[in-house]
Amino acid sequence: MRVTCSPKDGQKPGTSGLRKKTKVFMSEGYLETFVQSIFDATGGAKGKTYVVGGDGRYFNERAAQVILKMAAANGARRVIVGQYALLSTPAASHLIRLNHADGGIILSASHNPGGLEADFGVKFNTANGGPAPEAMTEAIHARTKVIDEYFIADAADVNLSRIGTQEIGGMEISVIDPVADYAALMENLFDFDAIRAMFARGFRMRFDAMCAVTGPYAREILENRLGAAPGTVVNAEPLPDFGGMHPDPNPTWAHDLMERMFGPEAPDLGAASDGDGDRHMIVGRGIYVAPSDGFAVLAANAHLAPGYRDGLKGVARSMPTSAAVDRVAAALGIGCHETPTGWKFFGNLLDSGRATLCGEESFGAGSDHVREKDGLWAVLLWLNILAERTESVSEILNGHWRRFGRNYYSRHDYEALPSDVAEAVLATLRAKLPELPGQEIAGLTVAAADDFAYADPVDGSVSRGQGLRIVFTDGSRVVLRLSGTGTEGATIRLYLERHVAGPDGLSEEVQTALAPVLEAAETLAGIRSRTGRAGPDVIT
Ligand code: VG1
Ligand code: CO
Repeated sequence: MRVTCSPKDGQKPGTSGLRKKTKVFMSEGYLETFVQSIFDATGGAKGKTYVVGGDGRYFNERAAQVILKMAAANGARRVIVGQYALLSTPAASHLIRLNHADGGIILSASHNPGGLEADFGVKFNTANGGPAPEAMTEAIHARTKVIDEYFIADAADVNLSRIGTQEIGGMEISVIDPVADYAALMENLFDFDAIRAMFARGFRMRFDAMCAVTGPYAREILENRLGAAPGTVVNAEPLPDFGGMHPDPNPTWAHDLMERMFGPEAPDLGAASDGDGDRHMIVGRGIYVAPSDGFAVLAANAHLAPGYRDGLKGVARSMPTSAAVDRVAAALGIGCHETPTGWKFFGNLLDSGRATLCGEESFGAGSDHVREKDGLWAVLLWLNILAERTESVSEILNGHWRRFGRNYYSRHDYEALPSDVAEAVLATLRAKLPELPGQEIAGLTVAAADDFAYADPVDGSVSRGQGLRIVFTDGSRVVLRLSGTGTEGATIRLYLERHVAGPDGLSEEVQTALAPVLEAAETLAGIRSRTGRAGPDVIT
């Protein structure tokens, strides 16, 4: 069936797909025009195979039904869809690769809250399993501006509860167990016997799935296959509104887990994951692992897991992520790449074998096993490392700092600002950058200042305007950028970093250690004075 339509405003994918208020996505023709634009901008759906699934948030299943009918009407050959339209983002990435699909449509607004009054999102991944590169998201956006028709099969809903093969309009639909293939992949990468033995020795953990998609994955892998005690996985049922929680695994939103990990009954390991399962947080007994540190620890120890026994080809991190992993890469004698924020920039590095592990400060790490960051993968790698080293999280982290020094690091988010105010803060600082080198700012001397641009070493594409960075002569750093995942106003992210070589000064309180850098940042950008905010909304 052909339906005439008109372009919808603002269908511009951000850091990770198109995110809008759920009601916007539910408004007439909104989802349809975006999905048709994806098909149109990528050479049409005819004869193609896609993977479809999402994180279970409100509108997930309805949206999946629409996409299935649209794929059929556009002539797709086959769609592989998770039971109840559930798929974590890393599992979807794996399924695209495993089945040699042409791409995938992932329904998620990731760490953003879900529900009728909250957020929804749609993301397109390509045949390598990774998020569409910038040139492709730009082509999709361009198509949304002129689209005047879409195609949808006039068919009954697919039975998404029944695993097996169905058909609409000549298109094959495979409803699959969302967990099985992913769990098998994890068994290939990690020493499940060693981890199982550790649990059998009494190792205790708490995994908080935050009522989001990783619950079924974590239960199957941790409790059923690895023998973790029943109840290890909490908030394990994916709920349309994530139980009213904010499915963002950080100390602010996963505060229940934090309290337990710092309490008298703390287990050995605490972990949490986000809405779509690509992020993770790690907490040891009485010690929080900052994501940039965690990524560096994973890079330094990955060889302890069977999947990485031959060592790493290289590593990559997003520009705002701390340089902790750079020191590991130097020690290992491997390459270290610095990319803009967002997983799509890692795709070429992973495909070309330049990087085995990638990481972001925003609770994201992953490897070349898929083309997305992968929350549960990171947790399993930690478990494998803990099983091999038979040390606590605290011992491992402190040992890491003694060896490499410590990159004190924090991100301050100023959320839901009026867009013009946020943009003016960035624009004013951007204009000042050329004259900054050599100047002394709140006692720190500027060594270099620029607006980060990235030239992809594989396809030569250049991405500009990826964040303002000011590096001081002592190696401290301030980074400022605007978020590309919000759905309300603008969010300024301020990233602060300071390296301490040790052996002294490795156990300061983070915000105290960063106070001089924060003062320099405020002197440079005046975020508080310009926005009228007393401080950030979220500190991670
Ligand atoms: C944020 C993070 C970024 C991450 C992105 C998607 O983007 O900073 O590192 O890749 O979210 O993560 P931004 O533009 O808001 O800073 V997810 O788990 O929401 O797909
Ligand atoms: Co996510």
